[in-house]
Amino acid sequence: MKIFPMLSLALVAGLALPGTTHAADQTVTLYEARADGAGPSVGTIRVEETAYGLAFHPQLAGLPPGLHGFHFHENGSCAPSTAANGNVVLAGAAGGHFDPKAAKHHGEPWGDGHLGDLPPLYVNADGQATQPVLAPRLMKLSDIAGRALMLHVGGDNHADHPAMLGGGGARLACAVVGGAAPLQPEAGLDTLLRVHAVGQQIYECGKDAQGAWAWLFKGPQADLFDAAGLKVGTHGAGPSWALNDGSSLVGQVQATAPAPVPGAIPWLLLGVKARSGTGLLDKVSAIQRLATQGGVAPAKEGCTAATSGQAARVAYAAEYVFWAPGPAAAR
Ligand SMILES: [Cu+2]
Repeated sequence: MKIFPMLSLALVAGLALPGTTHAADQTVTLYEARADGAGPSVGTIRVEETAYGLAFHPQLAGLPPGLHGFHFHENGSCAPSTAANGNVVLAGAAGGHFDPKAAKHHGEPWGDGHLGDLPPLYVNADGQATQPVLAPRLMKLSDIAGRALMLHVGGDNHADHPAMLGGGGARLACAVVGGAAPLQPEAGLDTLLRVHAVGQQIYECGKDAQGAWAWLFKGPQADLFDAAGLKVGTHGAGPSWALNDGSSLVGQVQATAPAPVPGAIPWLLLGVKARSGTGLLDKVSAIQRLATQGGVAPAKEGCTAATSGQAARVAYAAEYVFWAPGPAAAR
């Protein structure tokens, strides 16, 4: 499908910077989906927590007029992918519709289909979208952290008939929620595994490089759980990840971005420094730490000569996403 030609020409001046304000809302930037990656920005959408669900306030321009399918897709990447038949899928690395409850069908935003199914976005005759929509089943920004927000070329009838996924067809524009550009893995990688981590970040009171008392980071200690809540492995110092299948990795931080919620350790993109064993982690070449909660070092006043050598274990949770080369599911 062809992208509407106006799209590449129009930019919304002053709206292209991603930003976060307080905990109750977050602004994401949408970029045109192109075969060679993200194109120009088409504007921003402010996502606000309300008592009735997440509200989406678009400020978009340069789009084809009419209704456009609007969904969360499962992976936090807007990169293109290559389908099994060799065709490039625009924003294909975002994967299929966000479906954490395994509904396995497309439905109404208030219904029992994919949790990522949103009301369509309305674009006026001038190519602008400013009319808000509400997602009554998504309550918290943390529900969507690290996912991709997708606008499709066509509309959405909120059913899999007569066409799959509401009939919106190709992907027109895409944003990663809370994802800063530096945290995007390189093109050609696809999500292999996403696990939820619950544990502690461990600090020890000591002297920093400048000789001042400080809580020095020692390492994490966490258990890793799959989508069904089953423990699939552990996370430890290094940082390292070990799965029950015998495969393990040691990572190296490549980029960091502040968490979009207060009091949470930063989001990370990591490369792989070392690997061992045989299993699912064999081909992993990038890891993201996303959707962090807690884990920040205690106040520095608590570390003095009197507490030297004491450990502080601070509870945290995060999602780790493991990326490996391979074609994305072209859903
Ligand atoms: Cu979609």
